Amino acid sequence: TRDDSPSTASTSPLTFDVIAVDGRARATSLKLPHHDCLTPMFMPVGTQGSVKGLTSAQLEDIGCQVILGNTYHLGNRPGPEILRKAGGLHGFMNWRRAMLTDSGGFQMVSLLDLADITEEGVTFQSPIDGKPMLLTPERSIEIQNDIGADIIMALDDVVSSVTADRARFEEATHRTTRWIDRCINAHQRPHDQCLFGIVQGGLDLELRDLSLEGLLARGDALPGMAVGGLAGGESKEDFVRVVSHCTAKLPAHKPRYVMGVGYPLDLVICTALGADMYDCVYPTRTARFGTALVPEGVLRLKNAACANDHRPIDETCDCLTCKTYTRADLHEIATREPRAAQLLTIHNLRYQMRLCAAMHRSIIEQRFADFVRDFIKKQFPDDA
Ligand code: PRF
Ligand code: ZN
Repeated sequence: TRDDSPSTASTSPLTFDVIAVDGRARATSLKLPHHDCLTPMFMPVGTQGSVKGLTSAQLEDIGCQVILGNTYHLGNRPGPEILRKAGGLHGFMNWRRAMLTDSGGFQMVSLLDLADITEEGVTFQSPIDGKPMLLTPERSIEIQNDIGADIIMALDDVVSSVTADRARFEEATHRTTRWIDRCINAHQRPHDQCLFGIVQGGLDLELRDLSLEGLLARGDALPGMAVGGLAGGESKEDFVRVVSHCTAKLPAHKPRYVMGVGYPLDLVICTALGADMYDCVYPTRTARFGTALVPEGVLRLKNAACANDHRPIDETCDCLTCKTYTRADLHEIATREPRAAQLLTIHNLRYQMRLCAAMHRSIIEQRFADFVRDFIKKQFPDDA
């Protein structure tokens, strides 16, 4: 197949090198137009054109390499014309490092139950004026070309793995494959934006294989690959089975992105299965509810136990929040002020960055299995 040929570095906007492999886990270098990244890598979500409550300088200090923008939101507000004038989303957000935009269909389907999917595209009611709008593969790519992110995603037909039936999954799988060619043909900036394909197929491995074959056949038109349709309430067993199946068949010389994954344990599991990139609102959303990520699991700062606890959230953490505030301070702030959300967001994102950096190091040093064992032991101390 075409996809085994060496990547054409001269025409591709990304350079991808696998630095080390330990078991199936990979430590890689992913050079994008706006940033040289190391993986495993967690990418925070900034739906409204910023990561809630944080400045771009703070995100850089935390070590964020890529942030997610969103086509569905950005297509409306600030809108493609303003974005174009500002020099794309990079200019609008004053963010110098790499960015990734999702194609928009998944957000519409998950946010608006009114979305209706046909062969032409996804029809939904505009959240601004209620008028019906049609997001086609061509329109999604056009908006993403205007936004100008380093990585753009194909428009996929996403169905809930919990509610849909086999026939609907089959339709969605084939439609996603048909749409990929419309995305490839619409893409106007293949020299400086990487289009990633998305494997769909629900929890059915035969459908996943059909989807995989369709994407592999598109060769260098897709410099990266994502696994979609997961992290939507399926069992852990199904999640692992599908991720494992897909990563085993995805080309070794392209980055692998599991969409919507953000629990620290899932980052470790997916990395063990050979995935490289992740995104999720979880660490930032849970921060706004007063919850901090710690090696033992989570720490709820609103709990009374924190009121007289004069340790930092995490003694091993080097973030601004842990260097400045005690759990008691944060308990006090968390019950009254939005400032707590910002402080916990900083900590939680720094936690994810340190987790990914620690995995990267352990893979290079060929001790990833020990890393996983220690990680699990801290999270589940009772399970021996
Ligand atoms: N497709 C797209 N974006 C996504 C997903 C998907 O399947 C997921 C996983 N459910 C998160 N974000 N386009
Ligand atoms: Zn911290």
